Amino acid sequence: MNGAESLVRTLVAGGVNVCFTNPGTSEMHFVAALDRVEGMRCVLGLFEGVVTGAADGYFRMKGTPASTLLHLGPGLANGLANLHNAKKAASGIVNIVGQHAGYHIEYNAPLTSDIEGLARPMSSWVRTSPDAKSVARDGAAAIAAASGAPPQIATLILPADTAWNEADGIAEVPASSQRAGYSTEAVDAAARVLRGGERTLLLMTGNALTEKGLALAQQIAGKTGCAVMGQTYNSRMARGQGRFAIERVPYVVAQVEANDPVAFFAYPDKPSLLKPEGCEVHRMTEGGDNSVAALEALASAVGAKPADAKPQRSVELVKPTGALTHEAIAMAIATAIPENAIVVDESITTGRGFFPPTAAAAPHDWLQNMGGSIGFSTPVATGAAVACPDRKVICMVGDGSAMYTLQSLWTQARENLDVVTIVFANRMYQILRGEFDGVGAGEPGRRAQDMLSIDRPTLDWVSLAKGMGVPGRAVETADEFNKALAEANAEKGPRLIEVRM
Ligand SMILES: Cc1ncc(C[n+]2csc(CCOP(=O)(O)OP(=O)(O)O)c2C)c(N)n1
Repeated sequence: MNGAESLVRTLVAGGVNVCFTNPGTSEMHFVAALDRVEGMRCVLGLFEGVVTGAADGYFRMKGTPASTLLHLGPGLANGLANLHNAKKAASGIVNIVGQHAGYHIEYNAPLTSDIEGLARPMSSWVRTSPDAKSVARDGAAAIAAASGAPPQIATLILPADTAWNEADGIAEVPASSQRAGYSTEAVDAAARVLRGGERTLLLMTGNALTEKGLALAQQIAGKTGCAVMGQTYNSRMARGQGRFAIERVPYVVAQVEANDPVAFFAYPDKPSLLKPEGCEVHRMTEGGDNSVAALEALASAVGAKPADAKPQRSVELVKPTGALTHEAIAMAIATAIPENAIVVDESITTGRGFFPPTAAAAPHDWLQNMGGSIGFSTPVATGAAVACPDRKVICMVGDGSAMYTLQSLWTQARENLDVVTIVFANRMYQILRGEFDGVGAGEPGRRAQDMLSIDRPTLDWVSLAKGMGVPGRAVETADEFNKALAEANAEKGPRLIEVRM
């Protein structure tokens, strides 16, 4: 058994059985090993941003890491933006990055680069395997790092000779270094704050936003009168009928995993922190803690019971007709989300009002971009669909964002993934129009406007999708949109809907 095969076998034995790949020469022995080893689903992405984003989406839905296979420094670099988003979302990923054979590096061949240097900012664990006999052990350590609490992005660099030389066999994954728990003192402190009667907001993110965490928060709110909100962006949130519907942000006191609310950007003369002066912040749990268990302890400390949960008001859902306004789009989507769907949200300006109506939609999970690097949604939707083949994935994306990682559609077609991509074709970087004002840059002139619009030439989304094997359809009215959504829901497999605005 060579080093590459020892690694693939170690990954499979360690529960990593999906590999999102885009290989090159230095990874050929790993690719050959994939042929010999049963139990690894290999999914090709035609750009590394698709590969790394898919691994992020997979982890968010599965809770266990997938692996990626990337080609030396440039392949990794192409995937870094979505590794950044994955890191902010606390997703665990095992990256395998090829490297030249050790003795070849001194010749400075074209693809030679500082791979560890490229990997470090977006990975929490980086190692270059020194020889074939170490590869399995290093792979097992990477799995442990990626699966720990909190999960991490682990990048294992595999020089070509460590892949082709003789190895010893597979390695067992060591126990993950940390077990998810919580601080009882922090829970007691939060209970004291809640009992103290001051105006309090329970701010939540991470695993607190599971159905169970939300239900506990609803009971605590019913018992103590505190408000409950989610962080502005969350990696995954249980939403829809029967779930506690929470809005997102401004002032803070007790916190579950969440950070102080911070403005996305700095603007001249505006604050960076969104909490008001005099607002005290108490952190109850950190990323990697078991927030649901902490909320259970908090509920018990304040005496909150299921009967304390107050019934909530929700928006009445009616299929929209007429023009495709933002409200009509929101309502059409809310009425069309099928039960147990996974919604990936990169709708940018079009989706600003999506939250209230979709709270009344069928139960679903809602995934957001926590790293702010656009081009996140189509890969994440791809990985989520690989993780959950029995669930419909709805990917909502602005046309500007969709152009970054469009190749996801090809992977969705090849793997016949059940993803409906809804592209909001406003032919602009609409959000940046607002930002231009926001930073006080004045009125955009013609050249500036050209940097904020994507209308010349017009992107033809139906043709782009067709070219990658995904059937598409453009809609211009609410009725057409309702119909296209119903069609997409009626069948499995990838679809694209271009919403012309
Ligand atoms: C990697 C990266 N490059 C550039 C940006 C800056 N940026 C933020 S939003 C945006 C445009 C989004 O356009 P679109 O998806 O069409 O949504 P809209 O604003 O029109 O609603 C850009 C370029 C970014 N966030 N990330």
